[in-house]
Amino acid sequence: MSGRQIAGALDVAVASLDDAARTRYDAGVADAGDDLREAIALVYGDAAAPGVVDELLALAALTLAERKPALQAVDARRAGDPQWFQHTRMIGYVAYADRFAGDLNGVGRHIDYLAELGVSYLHLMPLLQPRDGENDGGYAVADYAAVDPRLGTMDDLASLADELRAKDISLCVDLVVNHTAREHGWAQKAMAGDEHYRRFYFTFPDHTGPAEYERTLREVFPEWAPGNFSWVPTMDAWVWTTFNTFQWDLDYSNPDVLVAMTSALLHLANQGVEIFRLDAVPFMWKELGTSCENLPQAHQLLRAMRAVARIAAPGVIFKAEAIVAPDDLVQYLGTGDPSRRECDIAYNNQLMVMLWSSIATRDARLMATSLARMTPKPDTTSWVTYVRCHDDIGWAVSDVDAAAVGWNGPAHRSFLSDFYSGAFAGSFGRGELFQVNPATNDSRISGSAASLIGIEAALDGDAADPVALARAIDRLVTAYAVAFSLGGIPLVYMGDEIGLRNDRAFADDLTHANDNRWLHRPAMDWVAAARRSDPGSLEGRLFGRFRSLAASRHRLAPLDDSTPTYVIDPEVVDPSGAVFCYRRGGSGFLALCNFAAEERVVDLRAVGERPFTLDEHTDGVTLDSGQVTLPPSAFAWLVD
Ligand code: OTU
Repeated sequence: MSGRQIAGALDVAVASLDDAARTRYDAGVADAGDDLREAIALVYGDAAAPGVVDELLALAALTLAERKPALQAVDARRAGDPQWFQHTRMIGYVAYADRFAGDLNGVGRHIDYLAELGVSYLHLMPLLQPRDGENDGGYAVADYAAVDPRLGTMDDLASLADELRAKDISLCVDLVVNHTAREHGWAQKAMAGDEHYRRFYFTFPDHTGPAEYERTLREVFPEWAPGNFSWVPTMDAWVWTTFNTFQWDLDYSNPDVLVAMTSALLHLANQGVEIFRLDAVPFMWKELGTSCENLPQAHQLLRAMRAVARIAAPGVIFKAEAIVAPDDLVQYLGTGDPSRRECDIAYNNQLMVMLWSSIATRDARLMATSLARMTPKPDTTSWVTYVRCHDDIGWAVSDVDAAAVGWNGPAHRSFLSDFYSGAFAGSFGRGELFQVNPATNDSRISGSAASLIGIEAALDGDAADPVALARAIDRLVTAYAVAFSLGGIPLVYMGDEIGLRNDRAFADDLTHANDNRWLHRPAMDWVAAARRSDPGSLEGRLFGRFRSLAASRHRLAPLDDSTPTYVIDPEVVDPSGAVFCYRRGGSGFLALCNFAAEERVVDLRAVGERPFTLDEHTDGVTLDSGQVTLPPSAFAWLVD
């Protein structure tokens, strides 16, 4: 129901609060009320804004009224330490509940495993009720108020959040804000002719409108879902579907959509979700003649949702999922003005892509150039740093950055696809191409970290090669060493810590047989994981080093993300340009990563004056008379 039909609801909601809740509500409105009003007016105009604001405030009040004491305690703790997510104790782990542990209760039985790894943040992949059959890994939600029954119930989710919190682990879940499944109640009502819900989506009577938009849109899934619109016979209309035809984009120019999605978010916040991964945020606003990505209104919508959460569930933070160009990406972290907040954290896609680029080219120059060129993020926000995730790797290498190191952008991007699909002679990559687009010559890569980085190749049948295996392990640990120290919250993608290889049987499940991203979404191998305490096994070699990275990160104060990162020109570090080097903070921390296939010797006088000592590092690294010797694929953390 639209709020403009339920005038007075705000008064009723506020009147229902007891004194303590009323105090918290008033404090929240004092903190974020203006932010909310300004953002809403920018999207919906001054005339409509007050009604929309009242509806959102009514939701906030009701959420506060129901917020349980344990969550109020989280809110109070976060208020006393608003930069909690920047501390060195933050280490994330990302898993599908079913693939990791069967269901939500199963996850609860593996908290000790997470604690062993030093994890303080658990992202469980989409877990709300999806559509039946094909569901894009849960990114096609049929009901935001229900958990996928195969995983458990909403009560199970709340209990799991309690258990995690008792171990100081924050729960992160996805909120798919850009689209719903075609099977969602809103879409079903729209199809049944309900005008109110038809306005939740973009519909066009013929292809004229879509054709005009298409001129400036890209295609996210060109192989399966060419174009951005789908014909829906029951509605006699084209519907906007950026992703698959069963994922209908929501029309946020209708404020009822914002209210409905915010309500879903607050409900989950009251189950104990502390971090929201907001999916596909760049697409939240459309305008003819634009790319319909990263538009100013998308930012205002996030700002409005964030303001409501600041009032209703102030302990919560937002993570932007925006896999866009670096300059567009940093905008999701807001302006740094504490009274105008947007997302608190965002995926550093550029770092992830550059790690894989540097590994393939054995060269750190492109990585250093593109990371140094990134617009600095606001100090109070953080990147999420990762090596692998559940999606493919798209080669976000700009032509300008490539040219700066003397390379051709398109040629480099296709080299990376060739390298990681194994087509390039001598490559250790064992991935597969994803979404080959003949029109743009673009292609992306699927595959698990262990399979892409050479662990699978080193273990291959007759060719099993212990030296290559050791090198591949070093490469993976070095990549993670960057994620653990460059700045931000490092995420461990489930299975990387024990070197899980591609799941070649993924296509046996017909609901995702055509989607090779399932190559790198294997089930947890608990038999393999049980070998993690055997230092001679692959799992033990990796897990031990992940634990060590985590323990060192926890201990090293300069890795707190309130301190900036400075990337040093690799050619200053070593003439070959193969050593990636960065300092943290006032320079109490220096990292060196050798991407070359040969040893490199770095003279510390070239990179910093301090008397550094060797801290966390790969076996074989030495420091002698100010010179660090790095074996191939080795890293070193130095502190003063
Ligand atoms: C996200 O990714 C999810 O991570 C994917 O798993 C989903 O399929 C998709 O949304 C739809 O829900 O394009 O290639 O800028 O890049 O939202 C992955 C954001 C994607 C998009 C991103 C999307």
